[in-house]
Formats: sequence, structure tokens, C-alpha cells
Amino acid sequence: MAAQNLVQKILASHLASGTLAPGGEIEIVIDQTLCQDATGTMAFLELEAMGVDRVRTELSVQYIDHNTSQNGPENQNDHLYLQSVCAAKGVHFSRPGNGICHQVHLERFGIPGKTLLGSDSHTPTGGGIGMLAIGAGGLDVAVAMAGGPFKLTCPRVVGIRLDGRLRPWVAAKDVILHVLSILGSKGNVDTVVEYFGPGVATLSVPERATITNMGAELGVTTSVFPSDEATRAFLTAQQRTADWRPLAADPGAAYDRLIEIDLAALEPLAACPSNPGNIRTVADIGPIPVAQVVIGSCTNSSLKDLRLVANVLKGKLVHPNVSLGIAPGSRQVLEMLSREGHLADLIAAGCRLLESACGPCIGQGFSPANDTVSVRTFNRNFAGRTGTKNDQCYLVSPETAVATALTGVLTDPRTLGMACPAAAMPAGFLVDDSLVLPPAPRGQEPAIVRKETIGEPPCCTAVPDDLDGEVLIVVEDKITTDHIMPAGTHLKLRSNIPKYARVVFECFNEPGKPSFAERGLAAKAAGKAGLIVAGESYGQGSSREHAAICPMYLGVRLVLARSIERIHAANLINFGIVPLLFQNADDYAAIAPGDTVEIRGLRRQLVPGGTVAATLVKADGTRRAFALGNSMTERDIEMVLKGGRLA
Ligand code: MIC
Ligand code: SF4
Repeated sequence: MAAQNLVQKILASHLASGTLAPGGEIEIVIDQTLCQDATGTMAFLELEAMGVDRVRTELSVQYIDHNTSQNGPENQNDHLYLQSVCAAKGVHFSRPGNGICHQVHLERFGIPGKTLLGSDSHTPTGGGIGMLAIGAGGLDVAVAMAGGPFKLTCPRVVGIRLDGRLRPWVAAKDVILHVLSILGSKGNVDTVVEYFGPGVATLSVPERATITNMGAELGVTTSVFPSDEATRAFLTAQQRTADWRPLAADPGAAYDRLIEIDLAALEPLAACPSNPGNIRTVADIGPIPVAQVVIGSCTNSSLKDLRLVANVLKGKLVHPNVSLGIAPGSRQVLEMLSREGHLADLIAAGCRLLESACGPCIGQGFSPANDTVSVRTFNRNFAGRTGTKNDQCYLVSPETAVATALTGVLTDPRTLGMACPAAAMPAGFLVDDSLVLPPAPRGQEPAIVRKETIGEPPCCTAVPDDLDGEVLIVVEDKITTDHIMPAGTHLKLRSNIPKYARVVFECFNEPGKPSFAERGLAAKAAGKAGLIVAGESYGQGSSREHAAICPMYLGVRLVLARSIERIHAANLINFGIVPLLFQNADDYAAIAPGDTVEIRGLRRQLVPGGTVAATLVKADGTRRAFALGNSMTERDIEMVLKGGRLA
């Protein structure tokens, strides 16, 4: 048999249908799933709607980490629903306070060589421990929990060979920021990144997880590291040696593209406002004044990260112009910091301690002041995601963040004039799973707690065959799901579609003019299909299926884009919105809001790889014929035309 890379090996051992040829449709068996609360309520409402009595995976875990601000009753109503539905359906429930899903899953549940499907785009964090871990919409995860396979395009594999060793003050974060500078944050769909080479052994599992976590910002399906002695050491320290198995590509395995990185040649980098793909060196950006530093998120809040930060801050004081927030990734990290005395050093240095949760990463508090710079160890800096309009958010390593917190200006940590403190992995982590509630035994399932803010699972009607679609909005390239469905203070509406739908595309609403939601509902009332027109890489970022469900609720039936990101395209199909692709940039440029797009005989015209003939009708009555492509399979087409997966 030909030498296989690691991705091919894991896919082959989980293949449920199809053949392993890049570009074709395959289905894989899912061993584990994870959900978080902001996407989990919909996933479980959908699971209930499917009539599933008990999940059929090896392990499914639900985390409470996103909606923990609890302004009003909605968040805890969600928590109570999820706790009860998990107990009833056979799912482990990680209580609020236990930490961020990806960090906790890596620590306590991830197993090399297994597949993991999560209703969160940073699920690929599990690639740090050798899992094939993929982010998806809640409905796809619900299907996996029900025992169904996961459908994906067989990916091409980009091999990244790591050589050398990182120099002091240069971090795993700088590795992934460097990869982002090579591959960019768009145009990488249906690709998996596989790391290999001698440099791998120099990185611990939490460092590898930082790299696979932010691989999500490349727009790839996932990223994966081999499982080696460092993986065994991590699992042993988590009292899980039995979960370890060695895994690596065969010698001489081929990759669709090869990239070589000398770790020793890297330097501190930053993603500049407002896209994770805008990479520059910290030295090159220079000492810009900074008002806020936040260290945390699923990218950089491991014990290693925070021990480093505490060691640097020990005996010093945060700069008077900087507000420094720290959100430890898990209860394990927080408790160990506390027992080791590091927490006292952080507090003495003037840190503001935040909950072990997503917090500021998803705009849940700690928004920066107007016209100031916020430096964060997170993975996303999309405009406005901090909760402040016109924010200026830079993404960096914990090393750069702590140096900046001390000096008050963006600082290359190598210029601090101190030796980089050692922050080794502990031989043993403090293991206490008492905040993970196991499901109820069969026959003892509790009643499901459904408070008034828990809505109904959405369902959609069939797409009409002849469409007169009203163009509700025309947006540019790289529109993220944060643009489509803002989170922050609106996050508490995740279980209530009619209310949450009011803020679709809120950032593009203009004062005194009808909002997107109002335009959508008006077109729907007039019997017209709503249309969204977009540029390249539409639907980047989060896995939130609300970015499909809420537009669907407002009557949107078609998205016409130059290209659409993987998870979002799947979510559109799942909720009965037809994703169609411009064949030519001029057609995109010709469309304006308020125009009509006519399509006749959609059912007959829509075939895999084929084109659909459409007519653009401008406000003055001028007509222009154009063609739209698609990248759907036969099954996708059947499903989307019926009104989506639940239909
Ligand atoms: C994010 O980082 O954007 C989120 C919030 O974790 C999302 C999930 C969501 O919108 O609930 C993600 O990455 O999928
Ligand atoms: Fe939470 Fe931020 Fe990670 Fe999303 S990216 S899971 S909001 S910490």
C-alpha cells in the first residue's frame, strides 16, 4: 500500500462511504461530539425534533462556556435546559465554571486517532492531541450524536514540516500567525493542514493546540499533529495514559502541498485589525500605545501560557494606562495557578481576573474604550467583535501580551531585557472532574426543564421553483458570521429565533432606514424570496448556524456569492437557503440592493456542477442574463430544495 499521511490514515479508519480522493464527497464515522451553550440549545432542540432518545456516539459532551454573563434570565434558562436534556439523552455536561470547551476537551477527553465533531469552529483544537477534530453547525452535530455519519469533501492535505526549535520569547502563537501569513484567511476550503518533521517534538500538546485552534482562521477543515512522546507525557500528566497511542504519517508520505518552517527563524508576530490574516511582525508595527490587554480564550489560556505570564509579572505592576484581563481556560488551570501561588502574583501585579469562559472573546464584557488599541491572545479580531464599534484589536502571543501590559505600548517581548522564564509542562495536572456531570442511567431520565425563553426548533418550507428574488443586501469580501449574526450582548437570544432575527446584519443597518430584518419581512409578506449577494469567502469564522436560521426566518431563500466558506455553506443547505456561486465578477458588480433576480425552473436547472440561468432586473427595468454555479452534491440539492435537513 502507498505511504499514507496521518490525515489519510484517520479518514481511512473512519470512512463510512466514498473514496479517499480529494474533492469527492465522503462520509466519516464520528466518535465524539462537543457542543457549547451558544450553539448547543439549537443542536439539542434539533436532536429532540429528530425524535432521538439517546445519543449513539462513544462520547458526547456539552459545555457551558459562552453565555455566562447572565444579564437577565435567558442564559441560565439555557443552562438548565441543557443540563436536563443532556442527562436525559446520554450526554456529559460540563458545568459553568469548568472552563472553555476546547481547553477542557483537550485536557480531559481528547483521544489521538479519534474523530471529534463540534458545534464550534475551533473544535480543531483537538488536532493538537492527534484527533481529526472538525467544526460544524449544530444540526450536523445533532445528526452525529444520533449516530449518523458526517459528510465532507475529501480534503487535500497541506503538509507543514517543522524544523528547529522556537527561540526564547517566540511562541506557538507566532507559528500559526506565520502560517496565516503564508496561507491567508480565505481560499483554503476543503483542505486539512498536517504538521510533521523534527520540530514537532519540541512543542508540547498545549502549544500544538494553539496552532490547530487558530488553524480555523485559515478556513481549513481542520489541522492535525502526530501523537508522540509529548502526547503521551501530556496524557500521563492528565492521568490518561491508557488513551495514548502513537500516530504519525508513514515515511515518505505525500502531501498536496508542502510548506517548510524553521521554528528558530520565527519572531513575534501580530494579526492587525481587523482580520486574523493581516500579519506583521510586532517590531515592524512599533510601540503603539495600548489601553487594554486580555490574555485568555481557547487559543492561549493553558497552564503553560498563564504560568509564563505570572512569572513575567511577578513583583511588577501592570502599566498605569493598561487594563489587563486574564481568563484562565479551565478550572484545572485556575485551580493550579491558585495552588502554585501564581494567582497571587497575578493579582498583586494588578490583573483583573475573569471567569474561566470565553468572556471578552465573544464580546461578553471587557469591551475596549473608543479609539484605543486592545491587544489580545485570542484568535479573532473581526471588526466590532470586542463590542466596541471601530475597535482596533491586535492578536498576539501571551509573551507579547504580557510585555505590552508592562510597558503600555505594543512590545516585542525580546526587548524587555529579562530572560524568558521557563514554563514547563507539569508532570501531573490536578485532576478533578467533579464539574462534569455524567448522564442519567437509562430508566432514570429526568424531565427536561424548558423555561419560557427556550423556543421551538426552526423549520422551513420548500424553495419555490420559480423565484422573483429581491436583493436585500449586497456585501463585500470576507463577510464573517459575526457580521451576519452579531454575538456580544445579543448572545442571550440564541434560543429565540424570532427575537434574534431582528439583528441580522445589524452592523450594516443605517439610522432612519428600514433594517435588514424589516426589509426581509416586508419582501416575505409580499410573497418574494429574499436574496443576499456577497463577495468572496462569505460566512467566514464562527460555526453559528443562526447565520443561516435567522435569515431563513426572515424569508431569505438564496445566497449569491463569489465563494462561500465550508461550515456556513453547509448551514445554509441545512436550513433551506440555496447557495449559488457567481461565475464572473462582473455579474456580482452589476447587482445592487433592491434589484430583482428572476430564476425559472430552479429544480430542473440545479444539478451538481451545473449552472442555473438567472435574469437580473434593475430598478429601471433593464434586464441582464447571467449564470450561477454551485458546489452541491445531489443529496445537498434534494435537501435544500425541500427546505433543509429538518424538513
Ligand atoms: C466564536 O468564536 O465565534 C464562537 C462564538 O465560539 C462561535 C460559535 C458561536 O457563534 O456560538 C464559533 O467559533 O463557532
Ligand atoms: Fe470561545 Fe472565543 Fe474560543 Fe469561540 S474563539 S470558543 S468565543 S474562546
